[in-house]
Amino acid sequence: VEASIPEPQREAWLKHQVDGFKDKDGFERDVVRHVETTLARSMFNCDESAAYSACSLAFRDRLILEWNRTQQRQTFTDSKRLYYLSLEFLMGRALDNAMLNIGQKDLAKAGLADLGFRIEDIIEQEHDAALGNGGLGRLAACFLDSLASLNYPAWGYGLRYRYGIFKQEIIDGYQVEVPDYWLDFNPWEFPRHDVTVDIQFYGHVNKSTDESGKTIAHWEGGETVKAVAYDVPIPGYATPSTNNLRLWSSKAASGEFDFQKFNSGEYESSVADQQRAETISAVLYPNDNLERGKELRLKQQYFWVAASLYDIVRRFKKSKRAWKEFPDQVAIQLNDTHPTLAIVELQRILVDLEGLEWDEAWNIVVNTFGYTNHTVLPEALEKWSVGLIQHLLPRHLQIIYDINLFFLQTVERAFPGDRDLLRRVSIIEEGQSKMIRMAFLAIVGSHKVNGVAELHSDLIKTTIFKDFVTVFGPDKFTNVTNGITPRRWLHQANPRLSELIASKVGSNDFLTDLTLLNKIELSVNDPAFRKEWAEIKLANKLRLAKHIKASTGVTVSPDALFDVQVKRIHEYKRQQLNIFGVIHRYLTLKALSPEERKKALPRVSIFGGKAAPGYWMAKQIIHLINSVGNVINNDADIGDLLKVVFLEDYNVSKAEIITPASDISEHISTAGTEASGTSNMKFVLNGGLIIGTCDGANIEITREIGEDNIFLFGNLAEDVEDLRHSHTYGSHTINPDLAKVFETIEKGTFGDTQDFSGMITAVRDHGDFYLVSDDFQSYVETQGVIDEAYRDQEGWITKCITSVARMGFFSSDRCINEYAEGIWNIEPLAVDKSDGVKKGE
Ligand code: NBY
Repeated sequence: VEASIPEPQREAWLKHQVDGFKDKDGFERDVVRHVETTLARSMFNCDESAAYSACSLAFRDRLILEWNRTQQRQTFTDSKRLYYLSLEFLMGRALDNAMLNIGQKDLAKAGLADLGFRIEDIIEQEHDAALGNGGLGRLAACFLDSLASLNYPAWGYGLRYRYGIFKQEIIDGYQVEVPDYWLDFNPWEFPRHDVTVDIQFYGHVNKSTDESGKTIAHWEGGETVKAVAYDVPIPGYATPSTNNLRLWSSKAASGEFDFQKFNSGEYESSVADQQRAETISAVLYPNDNLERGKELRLKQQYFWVAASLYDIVRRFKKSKRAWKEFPDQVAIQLNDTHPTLAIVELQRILVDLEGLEWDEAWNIVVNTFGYTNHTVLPEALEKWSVGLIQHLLPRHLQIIYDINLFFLQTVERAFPGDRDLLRRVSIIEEGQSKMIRMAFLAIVGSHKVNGVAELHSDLIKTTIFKDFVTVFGPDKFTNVTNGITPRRWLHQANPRLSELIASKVGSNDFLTDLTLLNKIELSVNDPAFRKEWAEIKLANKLRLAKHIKASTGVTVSPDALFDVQVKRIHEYKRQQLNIFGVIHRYLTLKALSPEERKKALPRVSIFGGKAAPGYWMAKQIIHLINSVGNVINNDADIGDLLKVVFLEDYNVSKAEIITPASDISEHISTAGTEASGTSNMKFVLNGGLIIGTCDGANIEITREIGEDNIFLFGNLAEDVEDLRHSHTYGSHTINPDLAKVFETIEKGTFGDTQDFSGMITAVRDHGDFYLVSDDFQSYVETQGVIDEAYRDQEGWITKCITSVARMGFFSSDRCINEYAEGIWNIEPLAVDKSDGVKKGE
């Protein structure tokens, strides 16, 4: 307010109001200006990288103007906002997305051509923003796209890691991790050096009493680290709405202390303090679905949560409303339990700093938060040791104990005398060392808890959170099936298919209402449509074949069936089942006579994905895939009938090439382990079919597209427990075909037998927890069914078109609307079209 320009001078401001480029000429002028001034270069030394920078800056200028208008509109209307707290935002590249969402890609293409560049080469210059591990981080990115596109007032809050997920190199068949230093030049962020928050760690708690006799807690001492905001504009598609993603970066708090040290000659130790502070936001933890309880990780969580809440509360206080209105103005969604401390921090702010009574504060807290669960795997459920929290956040520990006490008292009142129930639902797990169960804290501190696919949402209610259904009743738990943004995953990744669909739908409206895809089903028998459909798939496969050649040296035929499994490497996702199946196929081919062999259907098995650096078994799986590829790809008997490739460094921009090129993709987790999966949706939306287990969103995909259009196999979730029990306590026999596969590996056919023995013993001797052997036969048979289905090319194309037509449900727009209505209670903000000039392409 203090910085606002006085009335008399505002005329000058209005007279000089800036605007982004309006046409091709204006775009070119902006690019040249940025090359010459911002980058201090000229036409005599403008390479593709400089052209990328300048082009991005020209688009950024436009985004930030829209961003300003959007924020002003939101402030002016004083509408309720959603804050999406996620430790991961797997954004990928921004330029192509910005051009398409603003609706100026054609203009940029022509402008860049005038200036001597091909737009494809310029887009390729961009480094992925890889601030995430896998599905959870990418979901957050899709949600931001939908929130902006649907005009919801919403902000994302995350951490600005200096190093995103590591870059994967494959050396001699092994994964090697290389740091991903991505911030060298990032035109998409705006440092807000004026938006900072001091974050406190360690110290102790003192109590005092005020005049009325009320006890007040004071958290004192310890050390302080500064959080600096970096804003990333998030453009909506075909709307001027541009939301904000605010990422926090850590810096040493500039205090007298540093200066003292500096002046007294302790220069090195003052630099060391600086570096220690910067460590907090230095690196993304590379584990997916595994939690390791590291102190630095907890510091990251609190640092990010405290900075975000300070910001949210500061914004609310400007409105001068009463505290009880907080939940009418603010909804906060917790992406998994990683931000659960936000619940405790808000309670601390309200009680310790704002002087509210405990109950009044707690009401506000619970009505503000929603919690999304993404896993039932026990090793992924976050727990922090009481000792660690006591040390790092002493006041928060007291608040957690009080939250637990009051919660257990209500349980005791409702279920008197049930000591075991109290023990089971307690936020504090008793034992050798006491642990805080973050999921339980998140449930108690939220008004809604949701799973991410129907099966998953049922499972959390009947297994890990069963007792909480008893305590709170079933209505606190709900399902919101995941979705994906059709802008990136269809329009951007597969422009030709998007255009073909638009020609049948009659417009691009399916990009904002994906259910309109159903119109293409009317054309399923139109020969011209089918022909073009097939041509597009072939072109996408050719593009991937080129990429495979360039990155692995392996030549693959685009006429072969492309079979893809790309996702994080994890035993529960069962890449080992896939590669064992590949070996079985190889053995079968080898056993055929040359005559018979000629009749086999050629296949390319394509793998990709990162293993967490400390996950030994996952790394062995990568090694086996590469070793098998090495043998099969060089076997003259086999030729084009079977190729096996592992694509290095799978990430969002690689996914944009791989997804449109698949015929079959694999989503084969042990039933009941994959919460949802989202790549399954991407593949089907791009005209690929899937082989999958009855798990996660596969089940709802089947419901939508029809059983005839998906290849399901394997045991059901309800049978898993009994099977596991029988492995351990009954006689455990291995499927004979799988036993032959093991023999082949153990003979040394693929080299180094010792390296692969862990994968074999896990199945044969250690109880086969993931049911690889139980599902093997069904898997292999289903792959045979796929071969036969693919031979019938006409039937195959019919399945593909029908499936795409029925995928409307899986848009993240549908998903966000469900959250908005059922959990956040927010509404889209009417946009004055004259506010901006955006129009989607
Ligand atoms: O979230 C994934 C689920 O596995 C997938 O089924 C689902 O579709 C997707 C979106 O809902 N979970 C996931 O990606 N999880 C992580 O990446 C992750 C990362 C870190 C930690 C735990 C999980 N951690 O505890 O540090």
